Amino acid sequence: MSTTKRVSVITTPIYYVNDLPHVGHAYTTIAADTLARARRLGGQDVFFLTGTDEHGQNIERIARERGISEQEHCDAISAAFRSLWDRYDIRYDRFIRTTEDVHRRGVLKLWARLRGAKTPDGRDAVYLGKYSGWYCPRCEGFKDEEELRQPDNVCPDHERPCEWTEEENFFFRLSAYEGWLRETIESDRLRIRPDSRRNEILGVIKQGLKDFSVSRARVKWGIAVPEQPDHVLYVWVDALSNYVTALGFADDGEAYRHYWAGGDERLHLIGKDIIRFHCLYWPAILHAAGVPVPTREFAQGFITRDGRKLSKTTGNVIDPVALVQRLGPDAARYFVLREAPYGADWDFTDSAFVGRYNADLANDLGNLVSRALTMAAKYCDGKVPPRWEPSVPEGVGPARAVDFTEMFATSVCVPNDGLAAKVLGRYEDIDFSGALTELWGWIGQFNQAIVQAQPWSLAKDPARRGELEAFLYRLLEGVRLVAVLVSPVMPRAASRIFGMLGVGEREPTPGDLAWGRLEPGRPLGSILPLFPRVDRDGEPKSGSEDAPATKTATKKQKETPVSETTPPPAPKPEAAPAAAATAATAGDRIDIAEFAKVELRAAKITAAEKIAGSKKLVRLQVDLGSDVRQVVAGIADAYEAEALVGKTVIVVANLKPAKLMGVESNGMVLAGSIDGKAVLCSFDAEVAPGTKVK
Ligand code: ME8
Repeated sequence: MSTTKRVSVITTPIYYVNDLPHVGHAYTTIAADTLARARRLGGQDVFFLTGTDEHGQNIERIARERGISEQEHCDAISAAFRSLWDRYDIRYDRFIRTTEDVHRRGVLKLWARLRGAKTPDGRDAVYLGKYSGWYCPRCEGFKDEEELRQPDNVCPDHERPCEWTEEENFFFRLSAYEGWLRETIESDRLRIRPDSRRNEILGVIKQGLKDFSVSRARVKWGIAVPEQPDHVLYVWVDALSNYVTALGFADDGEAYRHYWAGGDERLHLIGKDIIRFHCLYWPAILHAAGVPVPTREFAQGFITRDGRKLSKTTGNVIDPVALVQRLGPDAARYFVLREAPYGADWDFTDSAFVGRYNADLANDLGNLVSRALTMAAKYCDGKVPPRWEPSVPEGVGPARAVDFTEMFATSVCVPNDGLAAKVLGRYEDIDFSGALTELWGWIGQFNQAIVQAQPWSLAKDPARRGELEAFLYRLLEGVRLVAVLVSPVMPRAASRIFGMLGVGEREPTPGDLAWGRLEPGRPLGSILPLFPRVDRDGEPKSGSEDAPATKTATKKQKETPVSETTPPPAPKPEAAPAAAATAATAGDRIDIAEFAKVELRAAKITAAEKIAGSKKLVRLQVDLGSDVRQVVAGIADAYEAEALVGKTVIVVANLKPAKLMGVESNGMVLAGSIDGKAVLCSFDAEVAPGTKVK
């Protein structure tokens, strides 16, 4: 974790307003917002910029088609972007629109500098020349003939024919900056990542850079070139300039001087489609104009759906409004950042979204929070227990609780190398899925520690009170640190957890990264559901918690394991299949084909909760590798619900669903019995959830 206050600018591309926002736009913006929040949490001084790209031929055409003015069209779509960012809890410092006057003035200032600039070999950086070539109005760019698909010179990105264009334009002498660009990129003074994109750009430079035209004759909707008022500046020059104009380049404003010219990092997050503009054109333009160039550029991968490019024509678009409405902003932000490494392409599926929500958020995180707070409420009178320093307290009894204490002392809260430093380091590396994986590793360990320390047993022995409190204080601190570190991705959940911990629903600050901020004796807040479980369609689970049991079902059903009421009849859980087979007479025996119909699988219990009004039944969430499902088991007389979480059991996975006390069960947990008390069947080595039992 950095201790000096770094100053940085983080930007997203400014998005075209030719259509409503796209999930890919949300992806880059969520990433930039997360990084900005993580940096602020680490005590850095950050300026986060986003906006809309509003000029160009496309806008002229669309506005004409809609029968409204260009400005009216831009206003409406730009507002849709801002409203989407509100829904996603995006907190930018500035939203720039290229139709703002301050932008136009900034672009013209940059243009004036370019007009006076000389290349490293002493020629004019901008010159008047004749351009002829294939122009794609959708890309707003000229295309090399070899890039086009024949017949009809079709643009490979937009699948539309390009137009042959001849005009007198101003050109930027990019070819003269080849050596400078190569050196800047190879030395990492401009750090392009992932490496594959850096190599791609170096490959383009190696092939030789061509000058490009920076004014357009046929376009009206843009910034007029002072020397040639019937021309507008090329939309990419106009758009790229936003990164400095938004900060007040036109008037040499304070934000420009502090964040851009005087800052430590100028970072652009972009998609892989626009790396040439950002990694070649833009640095060269700035360098020619004598303006500091970006220091880092990171190209995210592309989202596909069902393996195909997102496209309206194929009908596989993902509506970012529907996505955020489905399970809330935290879940959507978490999913896109967790599902794949940030630079890689990945495929969006609904089942992965719902699966991650249930497994990672409802089960892992939701359970940790609710278990820690429920135990503190129950055993510590709803208050933060006494604080213990992160060293092994004297007189602490069993090795298990001590292990947890040691875990805190030696890994969780070690300055510069503990949990916070590791997770913030991953954010800083723009490795969002890495940061979340690291954090979820800890969530798993904390959940596991509950199972090992067995606070419910400690609570029964007054002599072990200190040990119980030491454990619960650390657990609550662990939950607090998890909330702090997850806050860049899930700001709402973090603030809610803070509320439950009694420190007020608020955004974490750098001071919250320190160990031991919870004040002993302070009342905890009320426990609220964080991520209620949903079914496969993302709807709240039916038959869950609040679903009333029907009268007949309640009457008929005894408190028995799921097998006894599940059609078709299955062996009683007391009789493990092998034992049952041994005991059966030859005539009763089944052949292997019959046995093969029973699908037995290893399943990890991720959540457990006693069913109200029942002595024996416990509702389990079990992870079967492919899915997480609810199973009801009659083992509550033998196991505390909290102690079940983390155990790997054997489940009959292909039973038809059945209801017990009104609660749906999707399978059966195998157990034997000793003196009438259930004993779970398990493995004598670690097996992955979903492993087939043969
Ligand atoms: O290019 N997967 O704007 P744009 C992931 N105005 N990200 C995607 C994506 C996908 N399927 N589709 C789009 C422009 N993106 C210019 C930028 S900047 C000076 C001017 C994201 O509206 C990705 O970040 O076409 C990509 O670079 C950007 O949206 C393109 O947005």
